[in-house]
Amino acid sequence: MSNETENADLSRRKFIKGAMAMGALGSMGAGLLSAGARAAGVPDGKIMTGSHWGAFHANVKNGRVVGLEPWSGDPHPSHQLPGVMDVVYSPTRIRYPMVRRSWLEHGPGADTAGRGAGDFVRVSWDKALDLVAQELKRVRDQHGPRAIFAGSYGWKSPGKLHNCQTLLARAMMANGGFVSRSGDYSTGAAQVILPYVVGSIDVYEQPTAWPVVVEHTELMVFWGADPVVTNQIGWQVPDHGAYPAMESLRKKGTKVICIDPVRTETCQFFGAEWLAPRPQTDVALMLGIAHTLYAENLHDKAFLARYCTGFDRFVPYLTGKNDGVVKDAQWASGICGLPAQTIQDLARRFAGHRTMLAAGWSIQRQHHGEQAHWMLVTLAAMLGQIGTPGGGYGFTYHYANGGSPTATSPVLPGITAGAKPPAGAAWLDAGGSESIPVSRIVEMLENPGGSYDFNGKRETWPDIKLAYWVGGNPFAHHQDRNRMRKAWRKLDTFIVHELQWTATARHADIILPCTSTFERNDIEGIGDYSMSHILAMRKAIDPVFEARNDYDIFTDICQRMGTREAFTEGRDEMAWIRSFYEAARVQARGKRMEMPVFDVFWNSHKPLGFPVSEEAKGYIRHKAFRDDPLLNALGTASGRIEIYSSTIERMHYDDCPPHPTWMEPVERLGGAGRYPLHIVSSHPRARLHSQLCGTVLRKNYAIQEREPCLMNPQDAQARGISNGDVIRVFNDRGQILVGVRLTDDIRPGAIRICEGGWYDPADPRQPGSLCRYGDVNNLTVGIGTSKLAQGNCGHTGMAQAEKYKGALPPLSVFTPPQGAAT
Ligand SMILES: Nc1nc2c(c(=O)[nH]1)N[C@H]1C(S)=C(S)[C@@H](COP(=O)(O)OP(=O)(O)OC[C@H]3O[C@@H](n4cnc5c(=O)[nH]c(N)nc54)[C@H](O)[C@@H]3O)O[C@H]1N2
Ligand SMILES: Nc1nc2c(c(=O)[nH]1)N[C@H]1C(S)=C(S)[C@@H](COP(=O)(O)OP(=O)(O)OC[C@H]3O[C@@H](n4cnc5c(=O)[nH]c(N)nc54)[C@H](O)[C@@H]3O)O[C@H]1N2
Ligand SMILES: [Mo]
Repeated sequence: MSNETENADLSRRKFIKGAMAMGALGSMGAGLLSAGARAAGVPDGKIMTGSHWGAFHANVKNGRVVGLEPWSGDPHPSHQLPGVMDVVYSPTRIRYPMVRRSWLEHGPGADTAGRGAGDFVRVSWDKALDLVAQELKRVRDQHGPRAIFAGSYGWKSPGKLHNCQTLLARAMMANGGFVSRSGDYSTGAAQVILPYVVGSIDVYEQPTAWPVVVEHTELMVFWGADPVVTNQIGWQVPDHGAYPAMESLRKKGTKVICIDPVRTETCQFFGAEWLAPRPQTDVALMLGIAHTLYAENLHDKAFLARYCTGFDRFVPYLTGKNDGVVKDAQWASGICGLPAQTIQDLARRFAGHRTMLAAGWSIQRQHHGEQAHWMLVTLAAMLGQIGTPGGGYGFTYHYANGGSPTATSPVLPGITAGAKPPAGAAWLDAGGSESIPVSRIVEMLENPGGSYDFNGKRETWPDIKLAYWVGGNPFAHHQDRNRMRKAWRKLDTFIVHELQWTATARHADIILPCTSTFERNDIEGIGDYSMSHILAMRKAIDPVFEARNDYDIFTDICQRMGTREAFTEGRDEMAWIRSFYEAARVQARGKRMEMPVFDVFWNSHKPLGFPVSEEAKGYIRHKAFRDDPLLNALGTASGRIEIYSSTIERMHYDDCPPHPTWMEPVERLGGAGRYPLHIVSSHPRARLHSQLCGTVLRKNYAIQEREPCLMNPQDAQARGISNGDVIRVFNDRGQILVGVRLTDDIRPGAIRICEGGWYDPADPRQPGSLCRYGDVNNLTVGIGTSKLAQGNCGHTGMAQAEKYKGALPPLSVFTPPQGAAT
């Protein structure tokens, strides 16, 4: 039985499958570490570790980290490293276990409208752990494991042991089970529909390797993707291999087009052609291009016949034969706002060149987001370049350095959610841990016992009494904040482990302070896609204040519940790390590579490198399928690319028809909705979501201490707004303050406020209260993408903006709640 938390990790790793299979089993070359000699256990000095931002040495003096030095093998260290260090000591660091006063005095369910008001009482660790264990037992005994939601989602920290979400799942499994979640916020729509279209989730898989793109691609199209910004980070420790590759592409002078409401950093880096359609209209634009290809006979009929099914059933929709609407360039122009001529030209240019459609994920993080990736694959299929060197599509050129050639290396295992729960939990035995689509948590809280559709099934919402969150910030990442806060009141108890006083921590009933990466030992791979090294993440400093490792916290909770042995299997931190390394070593031997013994590796203060074969550098996505579509059939029902899906047809969803379709989103620029400005909520350049918002980095981008908002001068002029003003952005769902930066780098009608700004309500008890810092998810739409995927719609939302004329309210989210710092 598997657990969703692991699945999420696994799915992020799945892409390596193809690349692993093709790896030549050569002997270990010069890439293998020559075990350098550094004395172990030196308290001060340079300690090697790493994070979502890369591998680095922590410079430690008198037991404090005083600087970070990027690993010499990092070709493009992240500019965010000063913030990564500041997380350890910032005023927003959580120091002690705390309990919300009403909860402590009156028990579970007391004054749940007071969550977030900051009235905490400091307690001892013993007391806090007793309370957690007692409450878990109470809920489990009174309501069953189906009343515990521990599908805690979020970007935690890397490390194969201190993987707090899997540790949470492991602790919950040891104690009878829990409700988990499936999918993620990143690709919620695409990862559910693509298996019907191309037979795998595809969206996390290795695309055609960068060296092939640099050599063969003639036209690179970044479609809703900003790789220069988003490749800074990785799910594991990033190798940053996309940066030298992008530099080569630029040097070569390859033509680049960016289709984006914002003239992104990527667009500027390449000096690319910028096309700025109305947000959320990409499917219409793609249809307009597809129609031009069809009308001008530019589509690849041989490819469609040999490798695809259902094109014949899509054509009547494209031509309007079945609904009277011709989806030609003129029609698309009316929706997306680009001139029809430009759309027709795109079709001709795509068909006339070796074209790579490199799509980001914003275009599917929207209402009806499933259609975007389906239509993009359809467009690529019509162009007939899938499986050719440098042509086709790629869904990860912007993410974790996808396209960095995959090394021949072992897969490093990590902590798991453990064995099956004890007998008696029949609902769990039936099909594994129950899960909900990750971003439907508010519906779940609002409708206990109600039913919902998801991916062909009809399911029932559980009745949750207790939620447990580690390594995520739902009060940043989830949409429609005020609706969410209301739904949260249903919970008797909300338990959180955090290292930062995020809004989520502030909304907890019990908050337990955990360590940062610097305060513990771990092991991790470098390069989600390149798998180039194994990194010893060595403890640099002792835990700050009373912080403890998530692992130790759960061990002590399990101890209190009588399940310590099931949780630890008798291993401590180093025993686990050693066991993961040894398992990788056995695998490596199977590939005729010799890895050094653990102690040599651990004491080397250098990542252990693996060789990259020529074959890996020449990897072409879907080449095997193109070479032999029978032998290498896709995992779809037909074994081919499905432009029409009979499986989806049988689901009879009104919001996900059986072929890619333009459907109006609930609100959009130029479409439905009564507010005039579309909110683009991109991923931030100087944060990882909400991580590092509490650090020194904020000074570099905040405007009058608020989250920045990009606005076109035309929109500002119409509202009497000047550069640097604080404005109130609002709609029926909420209102936030942000600081304005006027620029022509965003199209009129759209404003950009990045996700992850810390939520800071002026009056936490008041629904709809003004967020003083600028959490964009006060304004976004909280519905699912469709019945098929039930993904989040973070990029859907319209608002109005006005100059804020009142006295600027002081912020409180960057100082700890009262009593938390003493
Ligand atoms: N409007 C809008 N909303 C969005 C998006 C969007 O594009 N637009 N994007 C969505 C996407 S793709 C994502 S992935 C989500 C991201 O949402 P999250 O992943 O929830 O965001 P993070 O800020 O990374 O939160 C991780 C938290 O884990 C904590 N943490 C780190 N290490 C540890 C640890 O070892 N132990 C514990 N206990 N805690 C730890 C950090 O301090 C931080 O608060 O946001 C989604 N929300
Ligand atoms: N620095 C940094 N890097 C990150 C992250 C981070 O928080 N910070 N988060 C990581 C994670 S978890 C994820 S999931 C990925 C996210 O990767 P993506 O989902 O690709 O990132 P977004 O920033 O949501 O959107 C990318 C681009 O799409 C544009 N865009 C928005 N709406 C539309 C639209 O309707 N049409 C078109 N054509 N373009 C649109 C935005 O302006 C932006 O430039 O990034 C990862 N990398
Ligand atoms: Mo994400």
